[in-house]
Parts: sequence; structure tokens; C-alpha cells
Amino acid sequence: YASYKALVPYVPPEITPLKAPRMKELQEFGSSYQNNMLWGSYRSGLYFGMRTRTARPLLLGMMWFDPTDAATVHQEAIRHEAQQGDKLSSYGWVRHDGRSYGRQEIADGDFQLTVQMVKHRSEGSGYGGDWAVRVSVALTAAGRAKQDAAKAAAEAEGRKAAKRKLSLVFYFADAHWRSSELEMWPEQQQSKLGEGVQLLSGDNEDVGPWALHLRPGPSQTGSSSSSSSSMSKSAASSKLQFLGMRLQDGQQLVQLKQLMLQALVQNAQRLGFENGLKLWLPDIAQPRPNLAAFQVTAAVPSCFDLVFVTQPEGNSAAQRLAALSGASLSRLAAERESLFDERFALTFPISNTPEDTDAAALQEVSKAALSNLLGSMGFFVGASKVKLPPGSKPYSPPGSPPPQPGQDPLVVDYWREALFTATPSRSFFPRGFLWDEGFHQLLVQRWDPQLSRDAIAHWLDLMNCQGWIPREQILGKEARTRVPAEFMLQHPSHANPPSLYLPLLAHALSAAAAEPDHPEVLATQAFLKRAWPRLEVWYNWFNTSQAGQQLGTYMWKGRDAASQTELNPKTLMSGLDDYPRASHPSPEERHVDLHAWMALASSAMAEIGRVAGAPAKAVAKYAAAAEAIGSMQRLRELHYDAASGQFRDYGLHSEAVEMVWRNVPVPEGAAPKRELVRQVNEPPQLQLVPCFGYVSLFPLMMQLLPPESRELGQQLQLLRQEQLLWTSHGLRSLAPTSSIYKKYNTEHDAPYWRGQIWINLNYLTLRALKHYSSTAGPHQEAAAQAYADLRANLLRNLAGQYHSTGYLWEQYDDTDGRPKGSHPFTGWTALLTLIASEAF
Ligand code: 6A9
Repeated sequence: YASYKALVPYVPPEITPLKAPRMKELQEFGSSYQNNMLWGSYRSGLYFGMRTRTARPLLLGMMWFDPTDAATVHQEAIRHEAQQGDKLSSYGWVRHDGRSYGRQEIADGDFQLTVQMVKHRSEGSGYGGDWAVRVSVALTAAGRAKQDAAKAAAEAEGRKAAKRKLSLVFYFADAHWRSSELEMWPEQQQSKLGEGVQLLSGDNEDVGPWALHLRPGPSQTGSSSSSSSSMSKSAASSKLQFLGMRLQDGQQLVQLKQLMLQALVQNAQRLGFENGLKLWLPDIAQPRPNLAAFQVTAAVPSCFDLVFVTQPEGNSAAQRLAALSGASLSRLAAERESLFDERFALTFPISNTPEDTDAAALQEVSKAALSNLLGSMGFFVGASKVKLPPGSKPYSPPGSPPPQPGQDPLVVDYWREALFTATPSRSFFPRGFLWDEGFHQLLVQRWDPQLSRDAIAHWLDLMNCQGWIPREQILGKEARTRVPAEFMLQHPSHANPPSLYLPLLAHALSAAAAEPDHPEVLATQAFLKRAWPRLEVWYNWFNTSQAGQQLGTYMWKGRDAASQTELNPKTLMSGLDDYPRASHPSPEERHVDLHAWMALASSAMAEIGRVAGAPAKAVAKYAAAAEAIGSMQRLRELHYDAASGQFRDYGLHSEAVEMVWRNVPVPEGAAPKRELVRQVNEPPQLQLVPCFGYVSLFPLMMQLLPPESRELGQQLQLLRQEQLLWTSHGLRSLAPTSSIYKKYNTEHDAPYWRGQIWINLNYLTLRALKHYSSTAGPHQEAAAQAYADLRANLLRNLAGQYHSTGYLWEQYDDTDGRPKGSHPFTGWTALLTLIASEAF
């Protein structure tokens, strides 16, 4: 055995997958499901893109620019990656069903773009089916006003006003970079669109033979009557420019926009601006392309149908192409749109619209929230970068190049894996985050349980043999280019809240409540059965690795005890980043939010175990753990401050800390330098940390307080105080009475969870209030009142801000409700849909 072991190469356990049957290989995710889900708007970080859910995908991307505006090149104003810096007035999916239909509205300056994605499988279509993307370009109201003014001015001078134009660029690639080749047609590099052309064809390993067509759309969109669907004349007379390129790898794809920009600049220099900006450039066109781009320049308004057809030689191909373009595409899209609306009304019926909120507006933002969550689901393939714990044996995988000087031998790659996940923010962090996903899946679970199981399956397959799942998933080159180096590394000792237990519990409960032999129930049971061994290892990882020094306590491991430059060392692991904790990280620390999460995890395990058919002994063990961890007695002992009635963290803490400037020693003659460092004015002491905010609410949020308890009454009381957490826009994260309220953590690190209103924890609080309002007890009434008021406040502000800013946001200011942080942020802010329909 010993000699055998010597032969097996060492791989650190931190980057070794858990040995358990893979979730993704469950029967329900087999070929028919894969076929259904192959294509989607899974390139979350772009304004619009599609890809296949395969390791080496077929890819579609879209860019646009104003070809008549010289500023386009100077300001690099080609739109491609969703970016806040582009300052679009608004963009987002207003309808998206997660599988086969979506409509996105994009308002960019004077231009209004509507992008509809319609997937369609019919007799004769190949693997993954056919699809169409309809892009309609129009002027916004402001754009029209400008146009009218220009017209009037031109008429006065006796000339014709120039029509506004927009260039769309579609690119399509086969990411088998070495072996793939696309056939471009027609071969000449410029032409008019006319009645339509076959742009491209190819043969892909997964999809088989395919062809891509571009046709003018109907002149009148949004209407399904055939009379109004004559061909868009401006589209038919639009100019088409072709560019074929041969990329070496995905890295070049990431630089595509830069390449396009270069081409535009060179052409502008060579040909002048008079004829508009052109992408086409003979110098960069390459033979045997594996990526092809098409620039379509048209007068606005115009409308285009891009149609992808599988098995193009098959005898149904012409029919399928016709069905996905022109008037029949309009009909199909209209059908899908009303199916969505009907299903939405059934799934998320909006009840009890608060008095001061407009019902129609609330309905619209609810749909947009769900649609954006589904439309932001991405498919990523790659490996996380992991920092092994100090003292680990250095490791380099067989066949890897020798370490570069300066390279950290403890930084290694996780195994390559695929992740299908919702993403919190397309513009700022279009990738997966572990605890965000627990909230996202609460919505998806109700809309499309199987889709939700699929996403959770991908996440659980990312578990290593110790039970750890990396918190932030930066997978693949496209994802990596968007992350600064200091955020790249994942630490195998760092946790993130086990919020996935929330949707897992919802799956278990819905299976337990339904007819036993319903196919959904059987699928859920099989799913939870498969998940069970993973969930046991996961639970155990939290229960052991995040255990506090004292038995029965929990703490987020990994805070920086040596930090001198932060007012309060951050706790990124908790998800609440800069929320104040004990000022001096120490082993004695205990965190009440994690304690409550563990109580939730325990009771969810018991419930899941029951549905999964786990041994009664195991179920009993988790039920007992839930009792013990969540007991009032334990909470009182560990986290309760009797004087204030507040639940608190415990640790080595001093309130008397401040940031002060100090001179940094510099070599003689050099310019003086200052830095901001922390000064501790009174030594820290072991104590309950005196601050009130979201963390204090966790025993309430997780419904650990008995309905008749005095503590419940106190929390409800505390909750409503305006000098503490209550605001007319929702609950703020930290009370202004806290010494760290709205304080910067370093010179540049602005307050984040130090007062702002966040929707995920408002949702959990509402859920608890709803629970207590329907449970008999002395506080039932107070809970019901708080529930109704908090819900009304949240909905009014979220709907109002969406209406006035065009986006859902990451957080909201506690003083005026104004939106803050990244946008669009349609991760957990999308919980607004559940709040509106009172789905808890
Ligand atoms: C920044 C910026 C171009 C922070 O929603 C994701 C997470 C939450 O899980 C967490 O609870 N957000 C919250 O406190 C956003 C984290 C973004 C980090 C990456 C990189 C790139 O700039």
C-alpha cells in the first residue's frame, strides 16, 4: 500500500473534488434537458450574447455604435460588455422565461434597442434547436425630438436632414479555436441586405451542421397582425460588411472589442468619416475564420431577424427559417410573451398592493426583476484560483511550466468545472457568488423548479473533498479579465453563508406537500437523495471549520488580526463585508449571524433528510442540533445583551478606535508621506459587541425566537425605532447609534454594510414577520403591523426608484431611499418579486 501511495501523485485536498456521485449527472439533466437548455443568453456580462452550455461553445455576441459620430472612436463608444461607464439610461430584460424566450429593452442615448430571443424546436431541428434574435432599433423620445428639430432646421435652409443611423455588429464564433472553421457567405466583403442572406454556416461537434441567416424584420414590430408586418425597408437597404478572423484562443476573444476599435480607427483615417465608420478592413481579415463579424448599418428605425438554423440541409430547414423570421416570428414572440404573462400571473400574483404604490408599475417591475434574474443566468467554465493555507506543501500539477520567479507556490488552480448560475450584476460582477445564489434560487425555485435544481446541482458539484465551496466563482478568461488581482484568490478556510439551504428547504417542503407520485416530487426526491451526501459533508465543514473556541459557538474564520489600516477588520466571509464586528479579531470571537445560519442549516438538513429518505438516526441528529443551536437558552447565554434586549457578536472589542494620519518614514530628501492608520484609544476587552444592525436581527430572521418570548417582543420593538433600523424605505443595515455607522473603513473604502438598505436581509426579515404574524402569540399583532409597513416601504421605494432611474440597484440609501452601488443589480434585489406576491 505504501509503495502504491508513493506512485499516486499528491494533490492538495483543498483542490480535490469530493468523491460523491455528481449532481449534474442526475437523470433529469440528461439529453432531453440538455437539448432544451443548450442555447441561452448565458453570456451574462454582455449587453446581449448567446452561447451553448458546452465547454467549447458556439458563441454569439452583439455590439453597436453610431457610425456617423466621430466621437464613437475617440470615446471608444462601442457597446459590448455591459458597463456602468457606458452610462446607458437603462437596459434589462423585461421578459425572460429562463428557457426559450426573452425581451430586453436597451435605451442608449437617442437610441432604443429591443432584443428578442426566441428559441424553437420543431420537427427536423437538430440538437439544441433553432433560434432567432430580433433586434429593433428606434429613436427614444429624446432622440425623436432632436431629429425633428434637425429636420426643421434643414428645411429652413432648403436641404434634407441626414437620417440617424446605427451600426449593429453581430459576431459568431466556434470556440474549438484550433479545429473549427466557419464558412462565410457571400464571399464579397460588402453587400446590401436585400431580402436576406445566409451569413454563415459551420459544423459543430455538439450541434452538428448549422447556418446563420440575417433578414430584414417587419417594419412594424410589437404587432402580430400580418397587415402591419411588411419588411423593414431601412433594414433591406442596410449595408452589410463582413469580417472573418481566425482567433488562437479565448484570450483573443476577450480583446475583440479592442480589435474592432482599431479597425474602425484605421478605416476612419484611411477613408474619412464621410461615409460612416466601417469595421471591414482587409488587413485584419484572415482566411479560415473561426470567428465572423457582420456590421449592419441602417437608418433608424429598422429591424433585423438573425436566425440560427440547425440541420440546414434537412428538408424542413426552409420552413423552420421562415417560421423564425418576419411575420411568423412576430406571432411566435407575441405568443411567448403572453405565455409569460399568464404564467407570471399564476406564479407570482400580486396581492395587497400597498396604497401608495401604483399597481401597474409594481406589476411591471416585478416582471422585470424576475426576467433579469433569469436573463442574467450565465454558463461559465474554468478553474478558481485558490490560495492554499500557509505551511501547505507547494504543488504544481504535472506538466505545468516551472514556477516563475515571484510566483506564489501556494496559489493553485481548482479543478476545471462548469457553473450554471444566476449573477448579481451584469455590469459589475457578472459571475457566481455562493451566498447570493441561495437568494436567487428562492425565486427560480418557484418559477421553474428544475432550472433551480440545475443551478444548485452545479454549485454542489463545486464542493471539494473537505466540504468547501469557493465563494466567488471567477471561471474562464472572460470572467478573469473583469476582476482585479486582489479579489481573485479564494481561500479554502473561508466560508460564506450557507444560504443555499433556503431554496433546498423550499424544494424539500414543496415535495413534502405535493402528491407523492407527481413527477416533480419524484424528481425532487431523487435530487435531494443525490445531494444528501454532499450536504452532509458541507454541513460538517461549517460545523467543524467554523466552530468557535467555546463549544457550541461559531465564528467566521479568516479575519485579519494584524490589520492596522482598517477601522474595523472586514469579514468578507460573512457576506456583510465591512459590517462592524469585534474590533480585535481573536479566537474567542463568536458571531450571531453564523450561529443563526447554523440553526437554519440544521433544521433544513432534518427536513431535507426526511424527503431524501435519509436514515432516521441522521434526521434525528440534525433535528436535535437545530433544537440545541437555536434554543433560546443558548442564544441568551452566548449572544444576548439583557440591558438593551439586543442580540450581539462577542469578542475582543474596544469602542474607542479611530483612524489617524501618521507620517511614514521616508529616505532622506524624499517627499514626506502620510498614511491613515488605526489608533486604539482604550484597550479592547472581551465583551458583547455593542452595535445594532442586521447581525442583531438574525435570531429573528431565522425564526429562532419562540412566538411567546419576551425577546421576540423586544426585537419587534427595536425594529420599529427610527433612531435605530426603521426607515421609510426599508430596514437599514446599521443603526446610527453605532460608533461605526457610515464610517469609511480605510481612506478609500467607503461604508457598504454600515447603514445602507439591502434587499436580501429585508426579505428574510419580512419572511420572519410574516411567520410570526400567522403564529398565535402575544406579539402576533405587532408582527403583522411591522410586516405590512415594512413591505409597503420597500415596494414603494423599489418600484419608484426603478421607475425614475431605469434600474434595480445593489442597495438603497437609508436617509432618502436613493439607489446606490452597482446597477443593474438584479440578484437579490429581484426578491422584490417575492415580496410583491407575498411568497415567503
Ligand atoms: C469587485 C469589482 C470592475 C458584495 O453580490 C456579490 C457580493 C456579495 O456576495 C457580498 O455580500 N457583493 C457583498 O458584500 C459584490 C462583490 C463584488 C466583488 C468584486 C470587483 C470589479 O470592478
